[in-house]
Amino acid sequence: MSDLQRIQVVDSHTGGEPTRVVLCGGPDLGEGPLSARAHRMRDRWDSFRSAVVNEPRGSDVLVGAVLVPPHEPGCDLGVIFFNNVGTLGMCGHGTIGLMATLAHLGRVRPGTHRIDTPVGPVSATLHADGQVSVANVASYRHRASVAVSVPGIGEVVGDVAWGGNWFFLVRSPAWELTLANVENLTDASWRIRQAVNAQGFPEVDHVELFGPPGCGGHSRNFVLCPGKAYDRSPCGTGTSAKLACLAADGKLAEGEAWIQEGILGTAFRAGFRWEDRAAGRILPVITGSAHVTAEATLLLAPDDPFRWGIRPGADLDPRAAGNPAPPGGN
Ligand code: PYC
Repeated sequence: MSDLQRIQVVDSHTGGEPTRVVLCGGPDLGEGPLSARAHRMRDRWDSFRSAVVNEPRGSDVLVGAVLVPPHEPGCDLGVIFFNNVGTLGMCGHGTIGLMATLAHLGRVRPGTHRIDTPVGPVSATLHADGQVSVANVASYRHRASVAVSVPGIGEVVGDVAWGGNWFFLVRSPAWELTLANVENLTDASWRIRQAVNAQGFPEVDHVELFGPPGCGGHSRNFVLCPGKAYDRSPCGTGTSAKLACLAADGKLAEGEAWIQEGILGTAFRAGFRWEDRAAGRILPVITGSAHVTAEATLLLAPDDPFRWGIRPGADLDPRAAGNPAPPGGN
């Protein structure tokens, strides 16, 4: 019993997309800029990441958040987000989930809180009604109208943009964005990502498809994340990248509201102001809400063959499987 490693977490979901905040039992990631600490987490603590978010304690769709002391002056806390395959630069739905979690624990009160992340500080404002507005890192379009030839689909045209993570935002063709079509959308997005990467944009790890809104918003999206799970929410960083493209095309003005629906129909309200109009850099703000779903202690037993989660490339050593010996010794 005493050999059990314990990790205390609170789970939430933001528009359907889950976040697991690690409160206690996380690794010591040292000091310095959060980009360096995220690097350290990838290098030295990948098993911790996998134990928290991968099966059997989690699932491919879960995004984890480990709290760390901030590095940037003026920040109240630091956070490193991670998913089923690695760390994330920023996470919009995760920041909303983090604030809902801290509010649930009585650790934050309504007001604005500055949060350090591996891609720079962001601000999160907890409103009296529980909604959270995230003032994200500066976002911009890197390349417009990139055409790629995708096996089984044909020509796909999209924009490469930064919103705290790198996105390929597909302009054409349009897609039927329904839950019933998720398997096709996942398959298409994965092939699009491979084609975009092969064309010299290896940094693009999220693919965002668009279709007509169904719940009163301006647009609906489907976002495929780096580990092949789709975002159940409208994706905060993806919405930031979308705003940067809309702003660059003159389709959305500073201060104008944009309602971005995700594949489930849940929505983020978004808007921006220019940071540097000539350079096409905007400062997006994304508003949404989250619900806490669990307070839990994850247990990692030393003799558990999946102590560090089920992860590709770390297949089970048959000697560690602990399977009962076959009858007759065969
Ligand atoms: O909300 O920014 C986001 C996000 C990134 C990956 C999953 N959600």
